[in-house]
Amino acid sequence: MLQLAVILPTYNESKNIASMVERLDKALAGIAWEAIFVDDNSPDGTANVARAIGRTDPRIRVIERIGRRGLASAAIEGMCASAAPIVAVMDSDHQHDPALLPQMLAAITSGECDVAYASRFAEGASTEAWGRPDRVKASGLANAIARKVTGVQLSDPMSGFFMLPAATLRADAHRLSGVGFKILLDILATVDAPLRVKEFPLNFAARAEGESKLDRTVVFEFLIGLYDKWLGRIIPTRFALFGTVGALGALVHLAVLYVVLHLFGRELALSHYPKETAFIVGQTLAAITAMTFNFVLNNELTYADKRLRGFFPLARGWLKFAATCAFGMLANIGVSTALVRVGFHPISAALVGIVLASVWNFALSNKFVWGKYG
Ligand SMILES: Nc1nc2c(ncn2[C@@H]2O[C@H](COP(=O)(O)OP(=O)(O)OP(=O)(O)O)[C@@H](O)[C@H]2O)c(=O)[nH]1
Ligand SMILES: [Mg+2]
Repeated sequence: MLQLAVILPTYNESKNIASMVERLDKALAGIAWEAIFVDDNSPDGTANVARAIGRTDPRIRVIERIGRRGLASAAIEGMCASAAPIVAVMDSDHQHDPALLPQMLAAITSGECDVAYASRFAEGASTEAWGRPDRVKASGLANAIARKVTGVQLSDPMSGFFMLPAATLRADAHRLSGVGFKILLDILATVDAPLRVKEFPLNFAARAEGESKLDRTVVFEFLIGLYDKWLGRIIPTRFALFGTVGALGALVHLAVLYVVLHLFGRELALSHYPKETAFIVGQTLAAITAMTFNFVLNNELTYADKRLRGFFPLARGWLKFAATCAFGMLANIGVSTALVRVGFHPISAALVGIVLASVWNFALSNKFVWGKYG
């Protein structure tokens, strides 16, 4: 009877799959297990590599997600896809040692603990082989913040290597945020009943093959995850994100408008141009600047492998973005100019225009980076 499912989220890990299956096979001798690779349609063909193994070894399964990204949601979907009573999550780049799995399984099945996890910072653990003292430091800091915000007192709440009964996960799966939060921490901070957690010291290794997916967006994702756990139920994360970015964009917009009105307002008013000319010019420049600001922000916060780089890709992306925003921008400029004509103050007219454009952009925002956060 199936005892354990090991969930391995993958993105461009084709060279690590076969060796990982071999290590699992060795480590889990005598245990009825299956492994589920949850792959986000990796361009390097990871899913096909895993499927090829699965053809002769039915313990190896694949979930391939199209048009989706995210480690946390991949782990949740993998855990929910198995019939095994106990599920584990680990990285597929060999940084996590599968030799710990039998001990973790024994601790759970014997009732010693509800959740077993491998800690990089427990006594007896080591991070030397990782060879990244900078990342050790960063993880330490993130752990300290996470402990403060969530109240979860573990030596390594950010660990990505853990095991628990599938039923425990399923009971609360609908309440997990699934955004870039470390999934173990998400689970521990979400469940109502306190879970007994056992730590297993881990000798954290260096990545075997392939490239790290960790980049600066991870810091951003970490903050979003903390927000989601902390205030997300009161003000939904997606809304807060959109609001924050929108408010920044509005500030940029108003600043540009103000400068244009200030610099050219009087001259234009004295010229033979219609008196709204300065406002229209200001609004147009402000809208284009705010849109560009939003475009840059969007681009910086997408996954590294999707980020546009170089003049031509950026220019093409900007044009596409502008075309999508064009309707909102025209509505913004048209309506606010009409308001100025009937006597509204330019700044309040601009604010009405910004709100109009925001409604349009909110409807479209799914297409862009915020789609990642639900
Ligand atoms: N399905 C899926 N898996 C992912 C995604 N991002 C990362 N992974 C996998 O999650 C695991 C951890 O990602 P890594 O890039 O190794 O992150 P890390 O271990 O924090 O960073 P390194 O120390 O640099 O390796 C690996 O098995 C990745 O292939 C994703 O967007 N989707
Ligand atoms: Mg890794």
